[in-house]
Amino acid sequence: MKVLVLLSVFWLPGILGQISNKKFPESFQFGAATAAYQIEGAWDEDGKGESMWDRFIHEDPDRVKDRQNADIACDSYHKWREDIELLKELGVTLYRFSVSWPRILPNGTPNKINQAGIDHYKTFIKALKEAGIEPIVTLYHWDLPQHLLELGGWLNEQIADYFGEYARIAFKNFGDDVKIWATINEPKSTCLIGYGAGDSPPGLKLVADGVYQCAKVQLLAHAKAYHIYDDEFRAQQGGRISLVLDTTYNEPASDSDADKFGAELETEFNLGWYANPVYIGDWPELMKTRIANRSRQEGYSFSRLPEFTAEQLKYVNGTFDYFGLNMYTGLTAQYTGEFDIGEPNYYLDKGTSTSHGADWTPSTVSWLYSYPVGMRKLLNLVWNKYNPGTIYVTENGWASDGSLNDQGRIDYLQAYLSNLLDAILEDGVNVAGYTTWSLMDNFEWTEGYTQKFGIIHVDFDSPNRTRTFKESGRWYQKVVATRCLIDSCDE
Ligand code: GBH
Repeated sequence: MKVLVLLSVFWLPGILGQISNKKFPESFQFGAATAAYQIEGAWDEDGKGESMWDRFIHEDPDRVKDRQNADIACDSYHKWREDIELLKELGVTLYRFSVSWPRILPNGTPNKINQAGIDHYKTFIKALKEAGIEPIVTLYHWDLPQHLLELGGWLNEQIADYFGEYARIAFKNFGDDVKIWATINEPKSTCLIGYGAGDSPPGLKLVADGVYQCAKVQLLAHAKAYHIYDDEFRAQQGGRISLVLDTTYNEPASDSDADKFGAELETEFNLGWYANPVYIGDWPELMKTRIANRSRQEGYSFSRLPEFTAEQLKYVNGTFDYFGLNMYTGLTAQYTGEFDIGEPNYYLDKGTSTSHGADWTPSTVSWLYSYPVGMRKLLNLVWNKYNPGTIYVTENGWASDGSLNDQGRIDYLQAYLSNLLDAILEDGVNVAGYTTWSLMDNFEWTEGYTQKFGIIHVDFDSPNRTRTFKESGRWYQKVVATRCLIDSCDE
């Protein structure tokens, strides 16, 4: 028995996939990520306006699993000095966080600027820089000002103009210190969950058409901000700007051509949907033809996938200085064959069914399984298909019950980072940095506080919101210091 245990201690890491014994390049930057709504709290303090998430949850607490809300969350609006101390203790040189649009423009409109909000972020960013930490600032991580939702939200193309106004104010006020900007976080999540499933704000179930219009408006908004930066700020401020896209890595369920096609469909309908217009130009061909065909059969004289005008195509194409990639999980994909024509629906347009490998380790959230090699494969796909020049992995992380002893998270991060390193060293993919999700436990949207992604624990029962390093936090601290994923790396 003892022999067996010993054997498995020494052999298991090898069997589970070799962890690289190489060092991360000196130029590679380690960091951590958060988002305003999930950590700040102070939801109506110092002149902040209401966001669509504030309204959605206050209106009906049952929309959140544990009936909690983000009114206080991690209280980072007040405890930001402590957050910076944590980042310093981790030793990271990147911090990805988001600015709350309604905190600086209470209605989302440029006529009324909340100076207290501007001052808050200015002070915070200065303090970060003094600590030697470079900010990656996301302009929009899902907290749309409620007023703009009432104006039509992400279905109204005019919202792109409002986003541009907001972005300009952010560039003007923070751009001397911020050199990496992300316009919009995970447009797909907003469109599919907020406008498709209706589980997050605005709670609409427009799975036939709203999901596609939402994507178009978010891409126009992103492009607007990009061009404003390019035309008015880049020469002087010299930063970089892009958007952040999330996707699974989709593994064909079998070697069959049908399943390979299924995986391709899955990737085009999830990643290509947003990446293609920006990095290549226009929606993916597969989406255009499939949705146009089905629309025609459904009785439409136009496609439910709204076309870009020639001018819009040009406006959106090329609006990137890097690729911001959020990657957590893999999926196995199958082509279902064509669904019968009936109620129009994004999922029927796509024609796939997905699952996960039998041996992939599950987390505590239903959608997240550990599939480390997916990270390497996805980085190669993004690198070869979209030619982004530089990739930042802007989110990646593991859900658990929040205990300090979180070996599962260490295993996950170690294996994913090892595959990321292989992509850099073995495959020549230029990954410049990694911001793990998340710096600390926080408000996990409609999962409330039931799902914990932090490498640092937050005590939500204490008014102090006490922060405590988990074992994964200590492990990450060591990786950052040594640039090595195991006890000692080859020199
Ligand atoms: C990130 O999205 C978010 O950017 C971040 O705010 C969040 O805290 C973090 O994930 C952890 O969840 O429930 O089957 O409809 C990650 C990508 C895309 C994963 C949508 C969950 C919903 C799957 N997310 N997906 S399902």
